[in-house]
Amino acid sequence: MVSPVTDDREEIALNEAFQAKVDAELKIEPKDWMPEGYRRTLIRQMSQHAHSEVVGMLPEGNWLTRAPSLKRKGVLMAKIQDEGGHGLYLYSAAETLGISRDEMYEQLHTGKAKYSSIFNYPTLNWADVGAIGWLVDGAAITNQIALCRCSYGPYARAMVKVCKEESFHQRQGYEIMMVMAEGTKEQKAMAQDALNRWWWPALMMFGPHDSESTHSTQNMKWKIKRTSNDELRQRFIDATVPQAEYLDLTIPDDKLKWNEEKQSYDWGEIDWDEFANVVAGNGLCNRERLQTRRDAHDGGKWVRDAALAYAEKRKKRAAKQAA
Ligand code: BYC
Repeated sequence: MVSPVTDDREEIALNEAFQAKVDAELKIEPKDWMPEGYRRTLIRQMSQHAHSEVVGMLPEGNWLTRAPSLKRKGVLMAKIQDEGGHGLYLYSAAETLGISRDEMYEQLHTGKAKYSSIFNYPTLNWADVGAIGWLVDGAAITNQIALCRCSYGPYARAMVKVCKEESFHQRQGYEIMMVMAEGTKEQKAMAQDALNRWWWPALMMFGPHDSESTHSTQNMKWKIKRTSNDELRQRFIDATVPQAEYLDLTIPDDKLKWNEEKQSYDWGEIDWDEFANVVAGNGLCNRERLQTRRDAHDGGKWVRDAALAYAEKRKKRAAKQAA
């Protein structure tokens, strides 16, 4: 039997070899040894990310039947389907870490798993579809470009394709905003109203301030995260303010001001009580979103049952033929 001392030494050596591999920018693959904490935090983040994609289909889905033209409807449908696809890649990538899809769904449907706070806000008018593409997908790309270099191979590779699609999503949203901002007085007012409601929730997508972030320090060391929550948020603000200026829309932050010395914007403060409240399940749409997901899962049970019954039938037939 191996003595506990040897066990400890082995564990230390494995951890050192793992960190050396991460430091050398080599990818960690599913069958490689990894610290249990690395596996757990990746399952947490990747499943939350997958849930965000799937729940994120719902606010925009509300507008599919009310899109203003056939072209807009087709584009929106393609975008929402992309998001379903992103959820599926991410669930598959998370499965490589030893959790099943059923377990992940269970965590979502029972409210145990988190998903991005942003999807608990309502979409009140068509300009919200534009604001989601522009701001929500814009914030998502800012974060996900960094994730393309994540140390875990399957997550990093999934992010490359996801980012390409998010880039199309951001463009389609900005284009909707452009058309509305250049439209009638009422359309411009709708665009401004959507910006007013989505700006602060979009900034919350990057998570708590670095000083409050539970996972950042360790996850930066493991190169899961490459850039901190606050740095990414600042990057997003600096890129987005000129886009709002081009639209002749006003960012709803009276503290927003260019800082020549920093070469970036100073800005106000997020309402962290609102953030905590939404993450705790008490946002405007949390209950409705979860109920819709549960209903969709229950409604699809007959499809899963039929697929399993068919697979079982094929297995039996193959066994009979082989005998
Ligand atoms: N909402 O230690 P921290 C999309 C939680 S969808 C809710 O900084 P971490 C799209 C955090 O989970 C793309 N919870 O955490 C789809 C942690 O709680 P736990 C969504 C949040 O993980 C459809 C705690 O706060 N993108 O693009 O180092 C239509 C402490 O935080 C939030 C992703 O999922 C939040 N906003 O950093 C349109 C990106 N923020 O788990 C578009 C992948 C923080 O300890 N995820 N929390 O209970 C990440 O990059 C990171 O998980 C985060 C947070 C930057 C979000």
